Formats: sequence, C-alpha cells, structure tokens
Amino acid sequence: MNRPRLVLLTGAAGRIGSSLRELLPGYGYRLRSFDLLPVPGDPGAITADLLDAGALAAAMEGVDAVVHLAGIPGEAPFADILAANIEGTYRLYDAARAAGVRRVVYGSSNHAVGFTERPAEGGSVPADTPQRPDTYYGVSKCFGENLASLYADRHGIETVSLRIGSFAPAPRSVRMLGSWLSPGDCARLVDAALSGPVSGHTVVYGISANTRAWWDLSSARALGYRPQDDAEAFAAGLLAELGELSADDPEFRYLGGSFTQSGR
Ligand code: 15L
Repeated sequence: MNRPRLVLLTGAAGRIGSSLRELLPGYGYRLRSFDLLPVPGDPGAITADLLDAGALAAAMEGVDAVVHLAGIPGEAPFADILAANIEGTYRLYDAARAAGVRRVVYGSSNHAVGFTERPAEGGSVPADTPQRPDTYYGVSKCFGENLASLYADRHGIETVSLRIGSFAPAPRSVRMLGSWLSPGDCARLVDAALSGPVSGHTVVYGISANTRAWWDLSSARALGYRPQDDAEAFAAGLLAELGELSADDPEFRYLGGSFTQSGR
C-alpha cells in the first residue's frame, strides 16, 4: 500500500508515541495525535479518553490509517486493564471500522507470548507461536491481537500487531541485549507496518537486529522492515557491569522475562 497520508496516533504522549511524533513525519506521514494526557508541543492533539465515543469518532475523520499505542503499558489491576486496554482497543477498532479506515497498526507486546520458553541454542520463536500471556497486561494484548484478526476477517481492515520488545534509547539489562528496540528501528518498523504488503492480520516482533535475539523477525522483514541497530554494541559494557544471566533466571528462560514473576 502507498504510504497513508493522515495517520491517527493514539498514546501520542507516551514514550513510543513521543518518539514516533518526532520521526514519522520524516517518512512523509501527517500525524493526528490522540491521548488521555496533553501532548506537549502539539496544539492539534486531541486530549480524550478512548471510551469517549464522540471524541474518537471525530478523531477518525479523514484518517487513512491508525497506529494504536494507547493503554496501560505494564501489569496493573485487572479492572484497569479491562477498561483501558480491552474496552479501549475494542472502541478503537470499532470506530476505525465505522470510519472506513483501511489499516490499523496495533501496539501489542512480547508479553502476549511472555511464558514462551527459550528454544534450544540457535532456535528462534516464530510469530505464529501460540499465545502464552505472562500477565493480565499480556492477556489484554492477546485480546487486541484476536480483535485485530476478527476485524480483518469480518470487516477487511488490514492490521499488523507489533509485539514490541524493550523500547529504549539504549539497552539497560542483559535481557535487553536480545529484546531491545531502538527508536530509529521502531520508526522503521511502524513505517513498514503502515506501508508494507499486508493481507488480513499479521503478527510481527518489534526488536532491533540484535545478535542475541531469539524472536524470529521474518514476518516483520516480509513487510519491508530493515532494522539497522544491534544491542551487541552495548554488550561488553553491560556484561562487565551485570554479568551473564543463569539458565534458570526468568530473564533468560522466558520470552517475557521478569513479567512472568508478576503477581507471585
Ligand atoms: C512492555 O510491553 C512494556 O510496555 C515495557 O515497559 C517493557 O517492560 C517491555 O514490554 C519489555 O518487555 O521489556
């Protein structure tokens, strides 16, 4: 698909949203920001809750595609996850359907498959591995992926679920030597998800070209994603400071790392 002209960005005031507001216009997109919180430096931003049907319908007017990042970004009480992530994502997809939006890029997370165990040396986890959430947060991301699939099959909305790893300017932990997503690669990934060839619902991992990665990037590469960063550049310094992970450490053993220990 050609690059969409006007893109609605939900969660625009968040960490990833703020980075995309800076970088995506360089790819030729015009952004309309939407967030519960004011978006600094963006006078056109819509400050509203996803559950505000009128505000959401107005936000969708004239939009070619949506990048949906709004929601609680980690584990929280189930009632909060239910409203912000589950009900909020349903409202988002249904407003996109009503407005005739052609493509949605959904900010999923590695925590949709967080209890997946590390494969044998040299193996990688494919994007079509069964869902295996590690938290209520992960369950909400599974819901979002499944809703994306329903809206693709029932309503023909092209949709890409990004199972984002660890978005940060630089890796800060040994786990992040595999799971890191740099800001530059995040923008490259979202550009590929907005403009690459998609039919129906596609799931991809959102990580950089990390030497130590064990999540398979082939479905992301099929969209045209060409990551340019590698956490290996930080490995010597981080390992000297923190040491290697032991094989029974959840950060080593499970895709979702320490999230698998939430609530214990
Ligand atoms: C996520 O989904 C979170 O939003 C983020 O804060 C990190 O914890 C990240 O996953 C991760 O797995 O590192």
